[in-house]
Amino acid sequence: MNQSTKYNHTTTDIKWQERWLKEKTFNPDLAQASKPFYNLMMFPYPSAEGLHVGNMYAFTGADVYGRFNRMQGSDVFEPIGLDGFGIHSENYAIKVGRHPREQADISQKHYYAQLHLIGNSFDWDHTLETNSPDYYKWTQWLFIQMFKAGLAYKDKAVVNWCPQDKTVLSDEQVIDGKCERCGSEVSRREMSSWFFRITKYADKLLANIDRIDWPDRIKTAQRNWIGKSEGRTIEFKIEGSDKKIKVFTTRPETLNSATFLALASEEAGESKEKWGKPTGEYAINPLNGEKIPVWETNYVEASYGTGAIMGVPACDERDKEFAYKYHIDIVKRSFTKEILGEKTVHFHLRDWGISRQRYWGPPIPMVFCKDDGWVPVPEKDLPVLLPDISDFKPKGDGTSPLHNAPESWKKVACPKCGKTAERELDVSDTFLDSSWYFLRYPSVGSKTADTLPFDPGITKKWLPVNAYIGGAEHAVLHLMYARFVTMVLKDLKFLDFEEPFPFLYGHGLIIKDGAKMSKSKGNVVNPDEYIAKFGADALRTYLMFLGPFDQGGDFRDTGIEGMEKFMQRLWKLFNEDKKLNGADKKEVYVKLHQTIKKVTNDMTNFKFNTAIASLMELTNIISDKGADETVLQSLCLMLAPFAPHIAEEVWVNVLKQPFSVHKAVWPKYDTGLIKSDIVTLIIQINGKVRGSLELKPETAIKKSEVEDLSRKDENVAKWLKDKTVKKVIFVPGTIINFVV
Ligand code: ANZ
Repeated sequence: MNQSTKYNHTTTDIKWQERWLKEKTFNPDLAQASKPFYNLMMFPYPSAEGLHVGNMYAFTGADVYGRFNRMQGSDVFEPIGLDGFGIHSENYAIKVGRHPREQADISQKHYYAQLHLIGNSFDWDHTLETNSPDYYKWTQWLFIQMFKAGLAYKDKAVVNWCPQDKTVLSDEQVIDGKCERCGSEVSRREMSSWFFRITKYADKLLANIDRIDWPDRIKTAQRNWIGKSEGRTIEFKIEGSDKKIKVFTTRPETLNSATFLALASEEAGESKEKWGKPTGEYAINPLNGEKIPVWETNYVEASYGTGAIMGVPACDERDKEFAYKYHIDIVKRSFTKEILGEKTVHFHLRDWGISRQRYWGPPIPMVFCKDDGWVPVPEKDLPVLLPDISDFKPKGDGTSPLHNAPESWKKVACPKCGKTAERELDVSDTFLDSSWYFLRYPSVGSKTADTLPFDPGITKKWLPVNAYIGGAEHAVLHLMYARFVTMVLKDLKFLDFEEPFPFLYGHGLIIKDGAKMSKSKGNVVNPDEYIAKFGADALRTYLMFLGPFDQGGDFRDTGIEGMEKFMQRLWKLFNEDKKLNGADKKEVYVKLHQTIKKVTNDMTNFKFNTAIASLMELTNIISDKGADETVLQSLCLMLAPFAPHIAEEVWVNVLKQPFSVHKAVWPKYDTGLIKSDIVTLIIQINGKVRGSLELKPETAIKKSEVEDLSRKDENVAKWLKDKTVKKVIFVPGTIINFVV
């Protein structure tokens, strides 16, 4: 056991990473696994600048959880890949002046190299990249299934337009009026776009939220986004004609105070200020017969409810503002009890706009024929390869860069009639790429990988995902789309479950210099330097020790230095092999079993920071009292999920156990041992509690020893000073009471 005294993380990290890779330590046999556990972290989309410590934080926590479950006997599958398509990667390519395809290879290499360095237990035989034709072939297949099911349609509609990224965005990608990605102010444009009918699933998307185990804040965000609204549809007759206008209201009891009707207007759509003009018509209030003017306005949304409202300025702020501006009556009458109109439910959720007027995505696999309309590309002809064009930059005019593709690509025979037809030139939204990737991972490299998007047998065994771990910022984007796509695939009989992620854990964020660590804030820390300097284990354990995993924490250099010292201390402790003498054995074992209980419980609940704190306490006792093989092995096992490299080195080369610690069995605790542990004995003076003693049970029953120890207690000594003890009442193992 004569290892060098100082631990060399550089050689150890690389040595074990190579061995794990070579021996496929973390590649479960997907066909044979008896206890499948699909441990998944949210799909990353890094650019060539690569991973920062904030990204690594998420990956490490997910990996710690996966490793713990593996040691608990599960066949853990922890895949990794790259969401390589999309505006994010494309913009980076434009910024550095490279073609996106060329940049994609560079980004991928750098990114995978970084991921190897952090020592996660990834299955490197099941990687996938969304920009690879053998993946996006199936993204296009998915589009076609949507189309065939009547869930994809092309429509002229007012859509969100990002002037910076020069493309249409979905509603989910507009946050407070700004582009989710680049933060530019989004405007509205009328354009022809492809949509997915996610609204058809609004009810199910909402109802199922009650039965998935997700953080409340994410569930609430989804409920609000779906926005179920229950109200009434009330019909107004138009004076002097047969015309009727229906309005949707959630406050039918205010009908008596309505002073105008307002219809959605196409004009002045982009203006933020309320604007309107009278149509010249008058409507009759069905409750009181009053004649009220009809207006057109920009604050009524055409695509919500009936596209018309009754204006009740006395009760509604928006209506009041409008009424002030245009001098419309404001009348407050009592609420009515006799409620008119038909009960109606509306959802705020809109159909998912998935056309992008950009280059770096899967071409939408549709062909327009003058005779047959929109026809899907035959599935045998997939993928529709993204043509290599040099002028790939987004144009500002709403047309797609694929207009620059050669005519031979743009023109194609109609799959129905054979006449010359035209390909769709938009590509699909990146969120479509990531809406189904979790279905593909287990099937990567399977026998059916070329013929099916996901293998039915493998899918049955591995899905839905057991643990999905990621950031809350995807609450209504990725998480809603993935749920929708899964529901559709279930209805189309490709899957037998409708919720992809029955359990979701939302991790916190890493803060640096007072702000969330992100490229845009300019406060990113590159993990590579820290790994080179302190080792992957010190960085991993430090990140997990920062704070509760669902709350994140503040990244500081001094903290990681401290953790590196802890690693050195552990190394010394495992190597010096200080013998545990008989008298201390009980105490050390009680502590060990308490620690096993605490750490097991903490790991189950993602409380990694407190698990590490317990391991530190155990380390202190061992340094002091010594340890035997059992104690050292248990400590090494519990350390393994956090510090996988040092744990493997100790397990194999110091404790001489068979490779690999990561496949060894997680230690169990002895309940009896924890119970018989230590007794708390109360010290009273004249019946008042003045102190307590932590004693071994055998000591707590000996009156003279307890009395001696009590008198030595500082506080008790103070109370007994200058007093005469008349009597000592002793209840063995419970109380000692001094009567003075
Ligand atoms: C009269 C009224 C009185 C209303 C009152 C509210 C308060 P949610 O909960 O979002 O469904 N509304 C209906 N359709 C609209 C549209 N297309 N564009 C803009 N506003 C619309 O809100 C429904 C309420 O928003 C409806 O109830 C209607 O105004 C308005 F004291 O009717 B209410």
